Amino acid sequence: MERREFLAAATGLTAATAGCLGRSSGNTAGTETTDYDVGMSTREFKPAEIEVSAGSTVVWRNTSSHAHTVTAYDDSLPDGADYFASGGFENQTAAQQGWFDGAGGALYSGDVYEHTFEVPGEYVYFCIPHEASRMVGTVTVTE
Ligand SMILES: [Cu+2]
Repeated sequence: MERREFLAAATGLTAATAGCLGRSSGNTAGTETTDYDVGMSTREFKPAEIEVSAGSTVVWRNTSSHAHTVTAYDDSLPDGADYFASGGFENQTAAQQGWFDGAGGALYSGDVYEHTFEVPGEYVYFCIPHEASRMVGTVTVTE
């Protein structure tokens, strides 16, 4: 699990590890610049699976020293759901092209990406440079 590594990366952010899973959206006012729901290690999203209620905003933070992306799989999206990817790309093909053209959508150490999930269902996403290492995550959005 590399739990120790994660805890080391989260030093000073213990409130985030304990308190943010499953939190409802709308509580990002002001003081939570170090808060996040999903961190990243060298080759993993941490946690790789997260469950939130519809309307929630999920915050990813690159808690590693490696560049990563958060890139949804087109064919994983529930009907009617908005595509999401760091860099703001409109679909998976554009996101992958953007990455190969010049690291478009890259989240560097400490960078944050967030997306609000309105449509219930299961969303699968990946990191473009580490897809071969199975750096994949799932967001399950409940009613
Ligand atoms: Cu990665």
